[in-house]
Amino acid sequence: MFLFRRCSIRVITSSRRSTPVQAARLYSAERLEKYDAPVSADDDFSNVRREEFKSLRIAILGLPNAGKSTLINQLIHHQVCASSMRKHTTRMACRAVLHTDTTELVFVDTPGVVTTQEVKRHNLESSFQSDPEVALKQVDVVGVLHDVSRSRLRQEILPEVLNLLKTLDSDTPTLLLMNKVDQIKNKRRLLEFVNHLTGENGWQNFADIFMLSALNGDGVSDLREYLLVSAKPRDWDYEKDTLTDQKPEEMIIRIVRASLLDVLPAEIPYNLNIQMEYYNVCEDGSINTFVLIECPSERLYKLILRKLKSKLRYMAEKVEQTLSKNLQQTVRVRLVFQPKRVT
Ligand SMILES: Nc1nc2c(ncn2[C@@H]2O[C@H](COP(=O)(O)OP(=O)(O)OP(=O)(O)O)[C@@H](O)[C@H]2O)c(=O)[nH]1
Ligand SMILES: [Mg+2]
Repeated sequence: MFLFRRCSIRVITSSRRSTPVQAARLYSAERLEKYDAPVSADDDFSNVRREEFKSLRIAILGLPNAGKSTLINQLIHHQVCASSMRKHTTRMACRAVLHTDTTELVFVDTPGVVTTQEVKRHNLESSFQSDPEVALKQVDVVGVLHDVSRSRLRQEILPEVLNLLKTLDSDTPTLLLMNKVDQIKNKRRLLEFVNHLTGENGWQNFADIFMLSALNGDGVSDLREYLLVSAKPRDWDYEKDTLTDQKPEEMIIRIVRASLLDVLPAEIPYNLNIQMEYYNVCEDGSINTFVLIECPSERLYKLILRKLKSKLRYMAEKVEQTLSKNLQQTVRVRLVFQPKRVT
């Protein structure tokens, strides 16, 4: 059963609920009492497992650059979702997973919600429109991540987002996640934004509201705990300690692309063709890769090398550190730039 409660404005604080760790301990104590009997061949341990395990699937939806991937990374304590300071970093949905002893949270990171005009203007893949739609059908809860730092858009939920929310089953709870609150000096203004976002022209069905800074972590542990406590008794979708459904090669490409978005100006990084040229798992488990970055022209190739000259080593080291932590192995990444081959 869900613990979500219908209300207009409420920020959950952790002190009101027993922590998941406490809940798990209580449960274990009860279970020990119940099962403190000699084990017999008739004991059905699969039922014990089903009773104890809980899970919750959560889609995070929002406009491009709202901080969806950053928030998910904070929630699971790993940088598995590529994020950058530029929009359209996430181009296809992916899952990021957190396990506690008893509970699994599966987050679906989605591409930012875009209009049909934006798809055409930026030549975006069809996944920008299909993946958020599909994600909403696969989850128990939807978090609408709203960027309060964007002065033009912070008071409204765009029709594209509202249309997606209207496709939800009535029993799928939605949460309003107000992100980048660190950018708002006068915190009282947040209440004003909430009134608009949950008013007549907004979405009136939010079950709860959280104030967050995904960047510095404010409010993130409250949200994590809320979701853990809301999990349903159910078997897990993933093996314990799985972090993502992305293949290592995919994750490497996405993280390299995100780091190029951070360092290259204007449209340049969007026009690069990034491919895994070589991927090898060595005997000791460490991973060696060559990532080929094809530049659209000789001129851009030279420009990119000039721009990256002093940053390339630092960038590659950061990429390697993130990947080594995610894959729990030493990862060596060689970035190889070349102009597009003329055929
Ligand atoms: N100041 C501030 N910046 C944030 C916060 N959360 C995320 N950011 C920044 O916002 C930028 C975009 O973050 P992402 O996580 O890539 O955003 P996204 O919604 O996944 O973007 P797309 O995948 O392009 O749709 C990055 O530069 C983040 O560091 C926050 O709470 N405060
Ligand atoms: Mg993203």
